[in-house]
Amino acid sequence: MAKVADLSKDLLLEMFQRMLYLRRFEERIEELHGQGRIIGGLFPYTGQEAVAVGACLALRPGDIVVSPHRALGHLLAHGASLERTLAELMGRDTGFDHGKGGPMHMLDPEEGFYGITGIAGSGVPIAGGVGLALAMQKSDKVVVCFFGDGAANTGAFHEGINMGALWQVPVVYLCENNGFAVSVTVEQSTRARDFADRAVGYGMPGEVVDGNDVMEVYQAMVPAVARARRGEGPTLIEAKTYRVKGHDVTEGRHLSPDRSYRTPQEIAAWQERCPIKRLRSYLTERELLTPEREQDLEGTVKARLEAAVRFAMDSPKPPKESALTGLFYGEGGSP
Ligand SMILES: Cc1ncc(C[n+]2csc(CCOP(=O)(O)OP(=O)(O)O)c2C)c(N)n1
Repeated sequence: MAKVADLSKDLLLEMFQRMLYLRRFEERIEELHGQGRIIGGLFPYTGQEAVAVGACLALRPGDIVVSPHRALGHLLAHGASLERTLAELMGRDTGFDHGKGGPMHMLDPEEGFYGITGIAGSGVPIAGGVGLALAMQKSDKVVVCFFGDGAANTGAFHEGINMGALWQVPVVYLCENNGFAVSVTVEQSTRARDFADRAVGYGMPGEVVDGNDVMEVYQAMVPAVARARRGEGPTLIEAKTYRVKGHDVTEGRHLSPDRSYRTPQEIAAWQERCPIKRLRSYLTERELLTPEREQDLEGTVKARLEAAVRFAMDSPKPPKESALTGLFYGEGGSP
């Protein structure tokens, strides 16, 4: 495995900027959701940015990502168009799915994003199918399949990962263990300590990483991606992280403190382990990041975001006549 010292300054700054970009994006879309400009569920990713960024930086353009509902971070970390993402969120014709998919059904196959699925665990067999197709086409592309700890307890996960191992598909299964499935804690849903241990049962390597350390995620992903690319089969990586915000953006509005499934102290302790904060300290200590440089990065991110928000807001809604077209991939007028 590569050592931290092997990571170049440019790569480290890229990691920092991408995490900042995801964080500011999320803050902005929450605002837009509050203004009624985004309709549908939004599942916060704050605190988990190191997983998407560390994983996607280990990929090449053309590699494929399959995601569950908490997916916008994966989409953007993999380089999807910010304009088309925001347009889709706002139901505009310029979105990936002409505004008909919304936050829960985004798809951008040209950019290697094979969609968000709302059914927990269902991405695991989908990723296996995509991997199998790639192997049959003798492509050297790989798939990263993101899913949560809750999804890792579904039948679809066990069936899908078993077939993936059997067929040696070029997939990295990345379990984003953020501690909860809605309000059910990991301890309430499984006796297993590490989901990565399940890899043994399927005959593939498994590894636990600190999901709040972008460098560690990246360093685990690089060999797993290389292995998949060489046709040596899948790997299961478990990134331990924490969902700092609610299950969805409306949670805070309807969940009274006495019904909460966690304490403010627990949340505060994880906020201290914020992946952006941690990388900032690491870079600052090594004089790789100054407050001025960070301000520049913030400025660039903000300008990009605001231009994309304007693009989305100025985009037309899909015409009424198109209401029944483009609902299935490959069908006339589809994304
Ligand atoms: C098969 C299935 N069961 C239940 C649900 C309802 N549901 C939506 S999100 C969610 C939690 C999923 O938890 P996890 O996989 O850990 O992902 P996280 O939300 O923590 O990112 C559940 C149970 C669903 N979407 N699909």
